[in-house]
Amino acid sequence: MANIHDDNCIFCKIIAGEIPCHKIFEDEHVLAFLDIGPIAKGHALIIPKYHASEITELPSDFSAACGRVLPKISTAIQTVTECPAFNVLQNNGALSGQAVMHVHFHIIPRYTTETGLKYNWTPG
Ligand code: D5M
Repeated sequence: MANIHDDNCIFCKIIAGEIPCHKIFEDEHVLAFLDIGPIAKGHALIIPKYHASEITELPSDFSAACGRVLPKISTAIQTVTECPAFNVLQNNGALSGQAVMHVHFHIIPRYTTETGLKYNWTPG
């Protein structure tokens, strides 16, 4: 089983308070904060407070906790940004585009206007 904390992981350092973040939600199992390189206004990340590289390695209580807070945090982001739509994106493995090897869920607001994505990614 993976370690709950990895000293070399940037997201573990954020959880530990060693690196600052713009926090938007925290509970016992989960932390959410704004992405440092947003591809749209309000782009946020939800991470488990458990170091696992990929979702397949995440204990069920932490994956359940991520799922439990996803609707609540997405709703809050929609309320604040007034985005009409959003993507939830979760990369696993370098080939998928994963750069930070600690499980995270992107919440990416989508807009129809000039505030829209510069990067025209669409799922599927
Ligand atoms: O996405 C990893 C994401 O993590 C990427 O959108 C940037 C973000 N990131 C990296 N470092 C930080 C810090 N320090 N604060 C906030 N956000 C950060 P991936 O799915 O792995 O490609």
